Formats: sequence, structure tokens, C-alpha cells
Amino acid sequence: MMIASNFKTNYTRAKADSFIKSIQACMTRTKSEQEVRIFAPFTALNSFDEVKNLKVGAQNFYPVQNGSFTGEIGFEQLEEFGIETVLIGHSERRHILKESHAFIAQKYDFAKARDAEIIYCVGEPAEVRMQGIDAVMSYLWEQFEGIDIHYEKLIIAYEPVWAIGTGLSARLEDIEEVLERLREKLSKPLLYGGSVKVENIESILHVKECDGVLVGTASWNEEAFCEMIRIAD
Ligand code: G2H
Repeated sequence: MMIASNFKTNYTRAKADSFIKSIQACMTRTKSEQEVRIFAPFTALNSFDEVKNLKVGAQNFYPVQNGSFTGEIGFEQLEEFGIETVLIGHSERRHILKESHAFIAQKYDFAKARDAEIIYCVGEPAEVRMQGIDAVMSYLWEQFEGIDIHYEKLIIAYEPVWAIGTGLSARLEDIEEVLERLREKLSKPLLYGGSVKVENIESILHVKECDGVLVGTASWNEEAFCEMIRIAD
């Protein structure tokens, strides 16, 4: 199982640092067969000692090693902190930051060429969900166009846009239906994301074909995130 925390645009460096250290301590108290990831803000990407299967990752990057891209972070700067895992295609970047699919695919290819682990996020908006499962799947498959689905270090996160940060997780049967349909073509780990919390993580992790979760809001409390790791253990 994989359990990943996405800090999004939260935490000062000191707070993120103490959060990560406390999760490392939490993991020493668990069997921790599961893989844990923490996607911290750039300002908190210190070099952390690896504890069991916990890795700190980057929420974003610009698809260059370095260069003249004012305000952006290239891969050289991530590698300096030993970052080996990145998020690509998160709905907030697709919809709020207006990243095009072509740009997302470019980022994917770049991270792949650098041999990074990629958590690739896909998800449909509410209006597509209302049209039924076939519309949802067509929408999701479009998000895989030009994406090498055989890349060894690919992990997929299914995150319905309408469930993100709303407190309203998708129904278990809907998650299962989508993951089963994705599984027909994808052999990589499948995560679910969208209002995962202490109260629902166990049932979500029991969904067929679910290999883990990507958690935002509910993971920003270190006791809650530790409890989720314990539940997934
Ligand atoms: C989806 C998720 C984490 P939340 O963005 O990627 O956030 O758990 O707040 O819905």
C-alpha cells in the first residue's frame, strides 16, 4: 500500500520539517510495509534521512534541468535535495494553474528521462461524472494520451475533481468501478485521492484494485496522518 500526503501550499519550512520528522518517528512505531510519500512545498525540501519507505517528493517542477525560466524550479534543484518522486497532472495544476495536457506530457517525459518516480494524477469534473461511467472513462483515457503507461516508476492517482478538498469522497462503488476499468489497461499501482480521511481510509483501502491513497487536507494534521499510516499498516 502507498499512502501519500500532499501539503499543497501549506506550512512554513519549520512546520513542514517538524511534521516530516514526526511522521518519520511515527513510522518507526509501525510495521510500515507500506510506502509513504510526503509532497512538501519547495521551501521545505531539505535533505531528509530516509526512514523505512518514506520519501519526500516535489509537488511540481519545470521540465528543464536548469535555465532561464524565472520563478520556476528545475530538476537540478530537486536533485540537490535528493528528490526522486514527483506529482504530475494534479487537478489544481490542470484547472487552477491552467496547465495544458501537452505541457503535462512534456513534464512526464522529462521526469521519466530523469528516472524519477511519478505519481500521475487524473480525474473528471462533476459535469462529466453526471454523464455516467463511460463519459468518465473517456475523459480519463484522454488524460493518458502521450503518457507512457509502461514506465517502470509510474503510479497513478485517480482523483475526481469534485471530491478534492470538498470533504465529499467518491462512493466506494464508484471508486471501484473506475479503478477496475483503469486496471484493464494499466498494470501500475492505482491510488485514490479526494477527501480521504481517518474515517474513510480503511474502507477505501479495501476497494478492489486500490493500491493506496493520496491525501491532502486530512493529512495536514500529523496525528491524523500518523493514524492513517497505522490504519494502512
Ligand atoms: C486531492 C487530495 C490530495 P484532498 O487534491 O491530492 O486533496 O484530500 O484535500 O481532497
